[in-house]
Amino acid sequence: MLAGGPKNVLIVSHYNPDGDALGSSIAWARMLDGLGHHAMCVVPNNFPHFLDWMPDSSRIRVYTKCSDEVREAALKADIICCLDFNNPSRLEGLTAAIEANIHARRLLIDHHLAPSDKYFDLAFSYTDASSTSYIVYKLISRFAGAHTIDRDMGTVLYVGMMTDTGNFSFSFLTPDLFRVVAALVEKGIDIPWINYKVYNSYTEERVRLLGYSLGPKMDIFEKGRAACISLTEKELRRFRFKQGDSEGFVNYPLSIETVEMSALLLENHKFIRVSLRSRGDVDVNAFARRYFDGGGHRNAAGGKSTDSMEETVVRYKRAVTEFFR
Ligand SMILES: [Mn+2]
Repeated sequence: MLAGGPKNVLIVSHYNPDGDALGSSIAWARMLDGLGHHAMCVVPNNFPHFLDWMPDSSRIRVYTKCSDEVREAALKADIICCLDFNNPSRLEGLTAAIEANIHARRLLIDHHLAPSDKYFDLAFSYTDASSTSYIVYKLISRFAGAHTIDRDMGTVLYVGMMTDTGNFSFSFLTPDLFRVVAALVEKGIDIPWINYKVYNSYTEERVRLLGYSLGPKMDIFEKGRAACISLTEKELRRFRFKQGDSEGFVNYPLSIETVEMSALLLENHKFIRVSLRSRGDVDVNAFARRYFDGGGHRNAAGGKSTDSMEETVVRYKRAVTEFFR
């Protein structure tokens, strides 16, 4: 795919880009630069400010801010790399720009369940990988050599691995993942500093919003087994909500011993974003697919609802009761 001279490569990642989306995209682009190709990274909408500091984050184009430039680049692309998602619907407004180019080869690098196979010419889809950044590390090592990974690439890849595993505490923590982390430490990445930038650089409003979410807004039901936090746009405005501020909120209820499934319902313009987390065998990927037109991983998934907040909360609770039966 990359043979025969320099290629124009467009790297795209999912709506509401997270640490893994940015980390894998930036590192993959740097590898392509190093091989003499021309790479552009695009995401559908803004990324949270606690990822602004990432090396090379300024090379990420946000589609909503420069749609003409991106549409033009998408048409010129020889190859379109889709990182950290596997369903074109996750690109939201960017989908049409990609699909306007019917000649480009499409490459998938991802770790989510159930890829839309027909959409891609070549797929590196490893659903038991803890992050796309981990897969990208392995691919760069194979194609360009691990020696081509410098400190900045190591830093962005580490951000992806760290954020997608909840700071190395969720599943898929393989011995090889830690070997890769060891290799990144040898590149000179500064883990305490990365931790500080990602987890301890919040605004006061964000921390107060967390308090509000876990105080008055956290609902525990189904004999303590399930939790729900709902936040309307009005409430978010009160805390000067900025995108990314609610990142991680959905995990907190799972720190209660009895809670097996947790949901965050976030009002967002025309619909409600449903984020789901679970522990053990509770399969929120199946739950999201069945009830909220979404999907993801077994213990972390998402979906959406076009009903009102009250209706969505009722529907979620009813679905949980049915699902747990
Ligand atoms: Mn990921």
